Amino acid sequence: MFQKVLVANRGEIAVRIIRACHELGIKAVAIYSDADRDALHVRYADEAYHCGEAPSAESYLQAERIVEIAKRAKVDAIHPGFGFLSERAFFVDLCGKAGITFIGPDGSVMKAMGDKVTARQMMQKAGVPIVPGTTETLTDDEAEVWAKKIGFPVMVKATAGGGGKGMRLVHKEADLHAALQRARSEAQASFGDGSLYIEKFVEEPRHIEIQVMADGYGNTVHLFERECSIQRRHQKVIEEAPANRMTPELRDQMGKAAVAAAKAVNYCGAGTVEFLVDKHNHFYFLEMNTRIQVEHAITEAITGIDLVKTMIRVAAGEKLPFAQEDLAISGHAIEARIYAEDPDRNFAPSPGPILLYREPGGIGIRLDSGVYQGATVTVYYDPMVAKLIAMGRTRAEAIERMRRALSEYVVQGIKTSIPFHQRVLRHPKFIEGKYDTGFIETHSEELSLKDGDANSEEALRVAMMAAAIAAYRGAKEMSEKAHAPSAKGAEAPWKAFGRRTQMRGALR
Ligand code: MV4
Repeated sequence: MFQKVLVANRGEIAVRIIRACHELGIKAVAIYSDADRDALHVRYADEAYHCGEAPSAESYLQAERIVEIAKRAKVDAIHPGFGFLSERAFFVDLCGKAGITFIGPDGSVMKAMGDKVTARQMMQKAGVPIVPGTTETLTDDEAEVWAKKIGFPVMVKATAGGGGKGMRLVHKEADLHAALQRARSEAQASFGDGSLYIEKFVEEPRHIEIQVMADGYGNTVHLFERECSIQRRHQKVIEEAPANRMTPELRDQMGKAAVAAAKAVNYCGAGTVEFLVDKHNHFYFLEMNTRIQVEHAITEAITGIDLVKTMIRVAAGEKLPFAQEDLAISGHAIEARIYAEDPDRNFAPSPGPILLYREPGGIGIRLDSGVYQGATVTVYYDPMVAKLIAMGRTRAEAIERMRRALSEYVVQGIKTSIPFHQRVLRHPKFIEGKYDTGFIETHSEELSLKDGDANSEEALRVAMMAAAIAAYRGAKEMSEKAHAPSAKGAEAPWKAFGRRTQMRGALR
């Protein structure tokens, strides 16, 4: 097993990975930008190194500098988390050249799956159902021929795309030419590659993805599905596992398809195979994500498997500690992504200092957060500050617990998406489990209403806030007595706070 791992990330996922390292007896090394000197992940790490200025391009995306830090810190491996360098093949190669293990798949797999046309070709060959459409990039003329052949409506997509960028829905032939031009220039500007392909438009689709895990000895399993259809502008808001309207047969077929997909590319580590599922429960391969994902915790909740620890283990050369027949679903889990955004001002970013903060807890609740009371949320990085995960024996119980936990969660100083989540969790269509990727847009008016039904939850929130204020005053008083004149402020933040025992004195 590794002795020391560098976590090339920040925020809640960096904390999550550091926790996994500590459980495995691995020393964790953090990196931090100018904006993150006092960030939570720095305090959890055993060592921390400055990696540049606040903008990501000057810090968390500085691949060569990060590898240099890794060499200086004498780590065995780098965990990239998600975002930043996690899906950059050149970074995997850079790690390899430095003799450092990249915790994730080969760069070649990343490259193949990053190119959506190559991915479609490989999946088709592996017998995985893909959305009807082309498996080559197209000129405008070819696109017109194909669009007519496939039949409108069609989706024009960027080969280098993913996540909705450079994508256009085209309803009729007359609109195709303009759509191709706009998609091409958007793709060129975003990815430096204007290549396009075409798919048949799948109506009212649900986004259902399968978690896979593979070792370096040819063992590949799936850990069932997550439903991620509650999205806003291609940003996931709420995820749940297992999926709504799933059947044992469909689960088995999709699981087998995902394992076939992973095997076809010789996958190693944690990965996700994304599918669109139409109203007839037909499923189609969309993309494969070659990283640990934000929503991995709901799979951990229903399977009992620690995905982050497992991916570290297989990267260190261990065999998968479980087989497909050892895995089963138990209960239901829902995740709410807590964003530093104002849902009542069109989800505008809401940076600033967190003045008052108290996390929910209790039975069936997990909170993976990257912030604390007194921390400052900046504009430089992703606005997601925490993930709230509620688990129950049934979906109804998970919903009850999520509502209860949302009402306990106190965040003052910045606006968050908590009130929006409360509205989703009260929406009849959500409660019924009958929704698709159009849910937020379709119900945007109801979801912007601050309805009266919230009263009892509001009362609980006010009570929780009063308790948090009282606790803050008490802790501040105690802390002032305990920490009278101290020289700690002069030390590097990670020296002052790095020892995990000191987290107990977090309220200052
Ligand atoms: C589609 C589609 C319908 N038909 N492709 C959006 C993001 C990117 N990953 C793929 N996306 C879609 N591709 C075909 N052929 C509908 C979407 C889509 C979507 C997919 C998943 C989750 C949310 C979505 C919201 C709007 C559109």
